[in-house]
Amino acid sequence: MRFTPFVAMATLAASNYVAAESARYIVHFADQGAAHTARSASRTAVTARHAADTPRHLRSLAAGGEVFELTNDDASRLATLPGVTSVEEDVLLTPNTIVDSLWKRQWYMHDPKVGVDAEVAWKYTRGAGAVVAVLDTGITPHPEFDGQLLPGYDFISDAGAARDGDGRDADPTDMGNWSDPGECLSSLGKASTWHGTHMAGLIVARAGNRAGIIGLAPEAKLIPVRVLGRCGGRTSDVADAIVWASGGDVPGVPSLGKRVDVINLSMGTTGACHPALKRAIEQARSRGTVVVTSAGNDQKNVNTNTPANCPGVVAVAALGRSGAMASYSNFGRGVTLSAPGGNLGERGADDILSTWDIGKRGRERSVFGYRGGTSVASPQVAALVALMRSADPDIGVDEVTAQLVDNARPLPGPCPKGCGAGLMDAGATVDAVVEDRGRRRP
Ligand SMILES: [Ca+2]
Ligand SMILES: [Ca+2]
Ligand SMILES: [Ca+2]
Repeated sequence: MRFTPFVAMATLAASNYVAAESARYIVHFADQGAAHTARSASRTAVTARHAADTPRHLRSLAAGGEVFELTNDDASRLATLPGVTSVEEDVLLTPNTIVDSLWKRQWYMHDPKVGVDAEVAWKYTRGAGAVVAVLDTGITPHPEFDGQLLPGYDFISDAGAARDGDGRDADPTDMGNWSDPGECLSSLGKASTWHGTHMAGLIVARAGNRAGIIGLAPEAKLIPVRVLGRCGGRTSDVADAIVWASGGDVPGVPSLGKRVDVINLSMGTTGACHPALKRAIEQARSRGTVVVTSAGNDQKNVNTNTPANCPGVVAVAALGRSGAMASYSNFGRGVTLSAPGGNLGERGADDILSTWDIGKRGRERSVFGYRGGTSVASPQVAALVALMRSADPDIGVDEVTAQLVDNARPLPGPCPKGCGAGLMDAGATVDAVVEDRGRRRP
């Protein structure tokens, strides 16, 4: 006797009045006719028993296959029957579990009140295809950067500030920006900050490698550009680096050939927007590169701090752990929006955890460390821009700013002096970008 799926279904139905463990299975049949009869048989069986127990046909799949609710025993038996080519469990897929061991300490990513809602954004993208340039002290080797970096450049033209023995070169390794007592306007001297390494981790620290943290755009690529050395960096070097990273030509430096999506400038000084910076930023914007910068840590109006006061930048103020404006942050109408910056206090855990090096002068060993300030707020917005460009590569510079502003969350704490549109919201912003893309290109 030819055992058809119809008979199989009827047999299974009749034998299963005893409740058993049931689950959803995707059953593939040898042909459409067999599938049809199996569907009919299961429907009949269910109707006859006025019950929802097995076998119950749920739906047909677009790519072939029928979804049934079956007991585990029936599923095994069904798989052996002629006319049935395969039976697979309709397993539940879950979002990738976060295994990076310091994730819980990354409150700025997931705190329901003051976090940036990274996981909602990651439902759409983790930044694949987007490129971020971080103009900073350079970069140090760190396991969180394996496979995450593209070749960068060292724009420090003064060998003494660069500490690498020459002027501009193709190696953006951070040689340390420590200073001796009496140097760099500091009577005590300072340890190296590994500032660029900390910024880079917030953007592209690897996801899923168990160790450490996750950047907000872990599938984006980062170009480390060194502009800050001993005692800081020159406007002329920063301006050239902005032009270069946005795909422009800088004499004596091999062209990048294309623009990056976003430049992060976690730096500043008191004064008006310098004409050289203003022109470089204008050029970058005209080529499609978004320029994100920290508002500054002077407790002053942001219009006193440059490049945050340059036209066209996204200026980022910092919120403390409570969600109120951080005590050190600059503020005012020139702030575009805010991001978590931590308290810059004694309790490290209230600051922003990222990649670091343990060396006090030269680099020694890769570690993780907490740092606060508008410096750490800015790269989170830059990483969000990378997610936005990954979700919609065609989104324009001004549209990026508009979406950041429109989708910022109301401030979770007070900021009477002006923190811009609110707290950056990665989830809501990427969601809006995806929706907008759908409207433009249905
Ligand atoms: Ca050099
Ligand atoms: Ca170098
Ligand atoms: Ca990691």
